Amino acid sequence: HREALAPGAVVLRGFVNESEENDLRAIESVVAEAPFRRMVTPGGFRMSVAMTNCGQAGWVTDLTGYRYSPTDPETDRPWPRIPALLADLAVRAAAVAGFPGYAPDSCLINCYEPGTRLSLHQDRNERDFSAPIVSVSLGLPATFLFGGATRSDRPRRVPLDHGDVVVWGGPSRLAFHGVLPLDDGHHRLLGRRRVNLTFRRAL
Ligand code: MD5
Ligand code: FE
Repeated sequence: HREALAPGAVVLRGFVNESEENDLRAIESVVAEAPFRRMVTPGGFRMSVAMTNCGQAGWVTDLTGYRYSPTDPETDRPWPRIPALLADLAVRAAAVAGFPGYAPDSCLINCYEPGTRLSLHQDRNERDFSAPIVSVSLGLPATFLFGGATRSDRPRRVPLDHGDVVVWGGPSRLAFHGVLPLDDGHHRLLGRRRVNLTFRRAL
């Protein structure tokens, strides 16, 4: 079922079906080519969340800044392709949420272990903010922080569970957001991890 969180933000609870769940193996093949790594922010801090990418461009950060790169800086090779079943999932979710014709060219994959978090930020390294970001939550549950247009807007807490998909478009596209430190637990498919896929139109 569909829940409107805010203008442009739609939560699709349990949107990931069983065959897509089976395609979690597709993520393993991406990770085999481009392993999860903890990147460094421009401020010199190592992120607690480990990341990798697939698609025509991948989001990266280092001491020189945040950007999209056509290649993996660890190998200087192109990122793996976005697995077709997962791209289809994102396109279908966007359509249900009112964004037909979504054509993501990038997918950032975040791996959270117990205790890791993502501090409040905006996603603004993409060229076109009119395209939504589609977020797919897998594995352990998390508490998502959904803020407003400024950092000082007090964020709402939104629980996100395995199989939930959120489409962040319209005015929500540039909202501040983050993820609280992950609670420990065990998930039948992913063990002690939360994996989040964010599909983006970056280029
Ligand atoms: C996560 N990832 O759960 C989140 C899901 C990231 C990130 O934040 O940058 O990798 S994406 C959440 C998102 C994207 C764009 C807008 C909004 C949320 N929002 O308006 O709250 O790992
Ligand atoms: Fe973000």
